[in-house]
Amino acid sequence: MSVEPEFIAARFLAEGEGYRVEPLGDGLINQTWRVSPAASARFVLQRINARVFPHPERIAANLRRIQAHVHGGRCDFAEHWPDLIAPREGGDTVLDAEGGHWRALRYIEGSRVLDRIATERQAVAVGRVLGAFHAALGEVDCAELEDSLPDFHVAPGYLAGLDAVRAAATGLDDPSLRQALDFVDARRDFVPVLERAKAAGLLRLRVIHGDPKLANILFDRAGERALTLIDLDTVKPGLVHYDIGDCLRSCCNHSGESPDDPGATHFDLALCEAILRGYLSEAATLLTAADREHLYDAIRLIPLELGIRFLADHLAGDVYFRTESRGQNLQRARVQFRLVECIEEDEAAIRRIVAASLPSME
Ligand code: GN1
Ligand code: MG
Repeated sequence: MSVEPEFIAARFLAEGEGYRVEPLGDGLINQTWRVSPAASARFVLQRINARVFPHPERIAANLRRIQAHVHGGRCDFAEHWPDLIAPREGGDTVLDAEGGHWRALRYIEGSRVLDRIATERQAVAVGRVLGAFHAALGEVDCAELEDSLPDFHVAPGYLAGLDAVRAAATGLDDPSLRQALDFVDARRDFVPVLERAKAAGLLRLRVIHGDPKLANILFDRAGERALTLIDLDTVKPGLVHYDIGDCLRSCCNHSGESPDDPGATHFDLALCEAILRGYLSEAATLLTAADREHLYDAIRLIPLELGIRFLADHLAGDVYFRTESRGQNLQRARVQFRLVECIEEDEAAIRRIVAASLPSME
């Protein structure tokens, strides 16, 4: 990318206003900066990854729709919502000479993200914010939202994608690659579990976040209260199971997605319990009996799905997720698969946690 963020940032500011631009966060898809103007509020500047999101106008339409909902009612998030900021010339995004779309969002002062969850209280806060998000956005009719990323979290689609790149790949006899592929092969029958239940009418679509990993949860400065979820590109109709599974695979894995020692990857049951407790304190009434019966499967499936996505991207030559070195996506896949193993080993305990936090299941 040769377009400079400094050059684009000016388009969101009054003519002649001074400002500073610095990189922000470590998302794997879009590129993100924080802009600090001399005389106005700081904002987040993002270049949308066009390979992943070919329809930025759909994202903007969804952001506007949910922003109106959040500000229109009694929504806890309103105060900390990352509102879309229009460029000086109007519209939603600035188009650069290379066809890239850039947008600005309100920067939430006094907030931070956590590298890892350190206390039970933080875990409960994470669950609560996700539950409150589902409860609040559940009031929006799915039909009013665009599909900003078709087939996102449709696990059988990712498996088919892996099979396609695998058929064309060379070097498949590398032992760690072989092991990762075998890991997936042993779980093929499980991959469609949520999509089958959806097709059978057991699980229904609701407005979801799509990417509620720990890095997308804003806390207050003290790291005690979760203020809101950010990174709203994938807010669209989906299963709440995708979000619950994604949140738990991220938050219950202390060593993160790229640890120095993948062998140390572990699924923290106490955090899982606290997050689900927080979630249900806000969203219990949303969940049907069928929703509840599929929670363990969701917790197992989403890290498996992410591992499949990382593995397919490794075989495709690292075209989707940002990497720092060749082999990183394979490593990331192995970490997710280790997490799946931990979840499988703890199946009985996880099912007990789910049942205990949902007494009506017993
Ligand atoms: C991507 O952009 P970012 O880093 O928030 C990905 C998620 C993955 C996540 C893993 C649109 O999210 O699905 O869970 O990486 N987002 C998209 O870190 O594919
Ligand atoms: Mg994201």
